[in-house]
Amino acid sequence: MVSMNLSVKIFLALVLSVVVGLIAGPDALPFIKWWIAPIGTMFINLIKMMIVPVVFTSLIVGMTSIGDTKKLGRIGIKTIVIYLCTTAIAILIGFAVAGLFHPGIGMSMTSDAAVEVKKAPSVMQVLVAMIPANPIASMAKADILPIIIFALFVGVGILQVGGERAKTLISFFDACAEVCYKIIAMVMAVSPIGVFCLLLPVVAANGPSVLLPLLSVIGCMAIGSVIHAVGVYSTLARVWGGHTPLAFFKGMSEAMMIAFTTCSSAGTLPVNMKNTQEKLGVSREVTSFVLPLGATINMDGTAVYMGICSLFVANVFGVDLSFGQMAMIVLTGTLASIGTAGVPGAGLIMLAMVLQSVGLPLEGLALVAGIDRILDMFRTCLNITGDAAVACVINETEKKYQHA
Ligand code: DAS
Repeated sequence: MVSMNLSVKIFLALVLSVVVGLIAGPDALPFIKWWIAPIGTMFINLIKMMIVPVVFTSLIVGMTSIGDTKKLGRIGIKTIVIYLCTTAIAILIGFAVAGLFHPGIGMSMTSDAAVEVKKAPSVMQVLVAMIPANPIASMAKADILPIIIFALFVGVGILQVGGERAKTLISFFDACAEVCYKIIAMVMAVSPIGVFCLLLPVVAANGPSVLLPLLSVIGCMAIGSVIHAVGVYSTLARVWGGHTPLAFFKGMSEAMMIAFTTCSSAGTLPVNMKNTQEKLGVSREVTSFVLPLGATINMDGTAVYMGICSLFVANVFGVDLSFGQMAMIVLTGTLASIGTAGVPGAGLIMLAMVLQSVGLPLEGLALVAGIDRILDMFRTCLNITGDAAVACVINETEKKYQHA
């Protein structure tokens, strides 16, 4: 969704907002808040406008991409369980790294919308609230978790209907998801203006102190990615995947570079399939199921990013996330990663959705949007590496199963 030159424009908008904000200073705040800040609010509303439709449609597409309920059998369930576990671990690693380095502490950003810090619901309340009594009401309230659950049920239901009618529905939701991505591309096209108008008030109010937190977010993303890759994927490769970590990462190096530069899991898929088959010895049958599924529903890098950035936004707005809210972020982030598209910039939309699920102000997105392309390089690289690590595990366990 975010082409390279657009990313340059967004980054330039970030730089311009810093320069103009530092020159204008606090004296210009009344003018900025009256004429500039509302444009930023409109940009945030454009992003909010797309959260519900993109989550609902892309989740259904993600679920139905599994193919049919039969295929959901031994390989499908195993693959999805491992994918969701590594994604949840990734969010926790993101929280841990951000908890260690506290990005955003010391910054003070105010939000027009009162920061409705939702009181921590009990686990049972969360489980009950997950099932929507009225899905349309949940959509109207942008209540993300029930929307995710409803979309998962719709996806499974379509698979159970099967046949031509299911194909019609899948192509309908696929087309709807495509429309959403086109609208998001339009929204992203004006993001340099949006980022400028959102950041200018922040820089004018905070001065130079706004820069350090942005660099710390990039640092946290890099550290979190390395920890997850070395910790989780080395273990998967060595213990269950039949490869030493060195052999695994060496075999993956080409695909990792393509992912890092293109920021697109979908675009990297052909290279990833070639790498895992030719350099890691994974069978064609496993790669042709596990990798396309992973490029659609497995986004560990995006999950690390959600953990780091949600804590960053909470720090910037001076919100102490409760345990319940962090658990909610892990839950919505893990489930929502199923709906993150394997295209550049998709994670930013998902971050908006996760922030919304715990009542954190979306104005914090502006700070992240300015450096999102850099963060996307790390998260996409991690996303596709996780897909390949799980493909190695499935391949080895299938070998053992067939020889048992
Ligand atoms: N760029 C996305 C991908 O291709 C990930 C993201 O935006 O979070 O995986």
